Amino acid sequence: MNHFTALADVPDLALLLERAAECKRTPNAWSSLGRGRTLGMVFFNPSLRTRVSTHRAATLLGMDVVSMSPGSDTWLLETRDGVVMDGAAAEHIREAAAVLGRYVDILGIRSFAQLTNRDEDYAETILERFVACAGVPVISLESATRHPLQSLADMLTIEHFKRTSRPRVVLSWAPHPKALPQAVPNSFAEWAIAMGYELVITHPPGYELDERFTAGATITHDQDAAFDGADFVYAKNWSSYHDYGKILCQDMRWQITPEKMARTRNAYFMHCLPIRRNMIASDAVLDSPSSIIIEQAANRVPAAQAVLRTILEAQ
Ligand code: SN0
Repeated sequence: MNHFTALADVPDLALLLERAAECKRTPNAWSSLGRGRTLGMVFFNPSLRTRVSTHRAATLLGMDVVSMSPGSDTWLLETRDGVVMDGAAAEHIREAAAVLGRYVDILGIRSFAQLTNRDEDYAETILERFVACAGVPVISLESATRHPLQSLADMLTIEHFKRTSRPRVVLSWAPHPKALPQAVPNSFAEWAIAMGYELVITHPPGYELDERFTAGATITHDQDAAFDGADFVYAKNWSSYHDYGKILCQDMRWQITPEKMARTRNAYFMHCLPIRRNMIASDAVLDSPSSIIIEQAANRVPAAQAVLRTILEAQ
């Protein structure tokens, strides 16, 4: 494996999950693999779990880490080609990516969807520019359309907690005050389908995701029916893909409550975090024994470690 930006970059999903499970069991077993090598992380957007878990994963492998946030602790970057740079951006992404590629051995990039121009977001302009110009392996720390490190941790979590070989996994839209990207649900659907789970996606009308990610899932506007018999409930808000970036619904009846969880087969509750309490899910759900959100977040470390380990071993 060279880059890690999407499921398509993973040659063997079962092997990567096995490696993540190994990293969870014996995190110190590869402590010199990355000695003398550096991970660079560029955050165009805020981060708590991704920043700290990926940093931790790299240090477990003996790597050095350098993180930056363009516009606050490094220059604001211009991403458009052919423009007169007389505005706020002091440096073009072309130079920034090429220079960082000379300083680090693996480069992580976080660049969220802007939610204004769907074609631009779905072309992954910023991530692809780093892939093209950096000359080193690039890992996505959540791009415009995907969050593969999150999905790997999610699959590791489901594999650990599942009670049947093919669990019924429900991805439920839930209300939120802001327009959020489709990256997490896109990736979750892509990975859950590849794992062979029974994936049910439920959302209000107009929130259909890009079918390239959801082909193979059951899609319903009936949240109650979706929850019947669920083994896992994965809550997430996203903005509309078809009416791009718009909020079409803020109906609080879509919030995940104990009454809804009672329809399930004693399902575990999951969310990628950060979660807005009493918007996406009620306190009673988040604080119940069924909630595995902290375990899920903890699994970000072995997930990132497995990805970095696999890239380092291939270098
Ligand atoms: C991001 C998202 O893609 O939905 C990151 C999730 C890992 N979430 C947010 O931006 C939440 C922002 C907020 O104000 O709640």
